[in-house]
Amino acid sequence: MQTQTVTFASFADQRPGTSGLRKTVRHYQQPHYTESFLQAVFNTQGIAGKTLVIGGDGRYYNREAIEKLIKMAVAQNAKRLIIGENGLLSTPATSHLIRKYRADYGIILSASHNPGGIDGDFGIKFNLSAGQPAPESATEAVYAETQKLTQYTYADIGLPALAIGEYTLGSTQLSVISSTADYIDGMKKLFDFDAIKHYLRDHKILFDAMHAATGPYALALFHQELGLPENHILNAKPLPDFGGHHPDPSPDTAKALQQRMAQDAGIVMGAASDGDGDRNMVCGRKHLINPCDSLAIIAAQHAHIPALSGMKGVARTMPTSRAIDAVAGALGLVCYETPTGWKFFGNLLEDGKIQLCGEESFGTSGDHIREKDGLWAVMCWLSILAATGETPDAILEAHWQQYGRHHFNRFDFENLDKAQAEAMIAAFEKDMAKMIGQNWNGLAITNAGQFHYTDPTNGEKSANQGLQIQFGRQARIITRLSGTSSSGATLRIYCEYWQQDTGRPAALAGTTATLAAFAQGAMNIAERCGRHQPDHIV
Ligand code: VG1
Ligand code: CO
Repeated sequence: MQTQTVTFASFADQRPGTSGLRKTVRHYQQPHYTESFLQAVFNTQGIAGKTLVIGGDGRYYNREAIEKLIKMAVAQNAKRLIIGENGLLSTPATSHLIRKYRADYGIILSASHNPGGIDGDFGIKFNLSAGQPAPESATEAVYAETQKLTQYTYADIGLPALAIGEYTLGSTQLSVISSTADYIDGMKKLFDFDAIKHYLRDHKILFDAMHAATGPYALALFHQELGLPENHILNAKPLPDFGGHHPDPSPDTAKALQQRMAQDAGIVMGAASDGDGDRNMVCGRKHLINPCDSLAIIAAQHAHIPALSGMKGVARTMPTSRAIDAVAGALGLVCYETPTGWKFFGNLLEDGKIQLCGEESFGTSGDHIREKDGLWAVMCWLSILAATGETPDAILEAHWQQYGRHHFNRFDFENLDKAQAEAMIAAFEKDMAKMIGQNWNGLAITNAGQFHYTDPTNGEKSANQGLQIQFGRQARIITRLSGTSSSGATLRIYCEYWQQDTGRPAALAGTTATLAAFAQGAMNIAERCGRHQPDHIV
């Protein structure tokens, strides 16, 4: 086997963000850019003699990147590469396979919910041997490596089409496996398939795969295993540009789902997932189930969900509403608060401290894997519906009655000038201490400042994870810059307002919008960044 060694000038911008290294496709297409990041992962995680799980969400550049990866891993004597058919694996399935096959680590080629196609984004993330997203210590080590890296090696060989089968390349075994089979087997151990199948005989749901990675999984699970008619799975074919749509489930993006639900009164629940299948959106006929409420409801109803039997602890990310805290308090569960991003749940899950966790950005999962899992969340909801015979709307409204309602919205300001946005955050942080004790609309500010996190399992510290203003139990405002945008800066303002008595109108008109207006003023977004309105409200 011929190997080639390539020398290049190191790249200064390969620091992974919230979830991997996300850049535009064209940025990734620069000579040596993809190879540099992969080589840095190999150098820090090891490659000779290692077993890797590899897959991607099927977006544009997925195939080219996988081929580069295989050629490099073969030249550097990887032991075994386990790859999904045609290079396709959802993020939750990758996490599952790493655990199942006891791989050393996994590499996921995905920019998740970011748009795809040649004008869209690409991304690479890597997960460690328990299937968890690489923690900051590992991603920082990769970043440091890219700063000095000037060389990589690849095998100058032809590659087989990525059809299911075993292949030998140099000293590396290439195992191309079904993208879905192992994952579906895993689901069977977590849920009562007979009960759900029975329920789906008389009740129909609709699932929108958004032309992304989840399509084949949804067909295998809901249609083949659980008997949902095939035409109840929309946009099931993965496409490199996601059909020109934004693969980020939200009421704005899942239009096809909403139209079909409006036309067909027999559909009790709609659901959708994102580019790489780790996010989930669930809606009833009347309400979108806010992801924070969805997490709280899954916790409250966990007795109906076999996957969550014996649940002891839960966790949410800091910006996620405290709806789940209320449930945890009532049920005697421990509730942890982590920074944004799934990687912070990994150690809590691994340590057995939590069995359920989630984030406001449509992410929910349990301890079966170490990633969020869109289909798993839908299966939790189906378990609840099958056991109670209720509709999602009725379950949501009853939940609000019992625990009060945590109104929650996220206000995003996109494509800000990065330097201006950073200066604004820094200035706001300085002003914040003065806010404690002040009153605003009759609410006292009880706390204001940076959120720093210490991992309770190993003491690892992560500083500066977002600014928060707390109004006791009543309300919260959180703001931080996104770590997933491929260019410029995205400012997120998260607002939560707790309304204890849902029988009466909320005390503050517009609740979350009022809080957002306050934050906008306090941060001076108009003057500092020239913006008067958020681009998106989720
Ligand atoms: C966003 C979300 C965060 C999520 C991350 C990755 O990060 O806020 O909750 O974990 O995306 O999700 P940020 O830094 O842009 O706020 V996924 O499904 O795109 O991997
Ligand atoms: Co995702």
